[in-house]
Amino acid sequence: MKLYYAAASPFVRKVMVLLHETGQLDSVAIHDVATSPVAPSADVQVSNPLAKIPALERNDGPALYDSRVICAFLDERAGGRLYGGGWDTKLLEATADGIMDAAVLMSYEKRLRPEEKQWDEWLAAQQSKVLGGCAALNARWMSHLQGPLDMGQIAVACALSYVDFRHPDAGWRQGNEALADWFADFESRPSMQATKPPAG
Ligand code: GSF
Repeated sequence: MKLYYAAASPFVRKVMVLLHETGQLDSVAIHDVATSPVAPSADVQVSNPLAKIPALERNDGPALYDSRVICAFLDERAGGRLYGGGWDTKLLEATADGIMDAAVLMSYEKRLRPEEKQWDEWLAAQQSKVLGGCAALNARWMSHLQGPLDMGQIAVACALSYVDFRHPDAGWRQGNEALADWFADFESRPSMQATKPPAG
């Protein structure tokens, strides 16, 4: 199988952490690509008409996207442990993915859009989705986060790490001390250490 990949992508990182945790790294060839809303990768577009990563080419079926579909597929292949929590796990993953979506849109606004066209109110609105998501995690999800490893936890850790990476001043730890403590601990897992986004 072939994974369309970029080291800075939090959605790709979900897949990479899963591959580490389930011992499937050797089953997937990594194909490093650059893709963005204004410069879509033609290679990626062949596998994913939306030209987004991650996308996973398989030997015996159509390519898979998006990250949730890929993670569910790879987890099933490994025995289905990481979605054992059912709807709670899926809802937690969706919450984390929503934080990532807002944080990635903020990055595009800051890094891709010409400075004179940037819209502060829109940036602030995305940041309030990030902070609202973090507050909900801290208020409602701590006992699930502290339970057996699942895909919801992996997605939350990838989302929080991406916010630190691209938006270090977002201030998500303020008022969310339980979540911050959980993240500090989860970040030390070998799978997280091996998949850190690049500096810069
Ligand atoms: C989101 C993937 C995504 O936005 C998923 O896989 O779960 N719902 C999808 N990927 C970004 C790269 S990133 O993680 O920063 C991407 O491919 N953007 C290109 C674009 O055209 O938006």
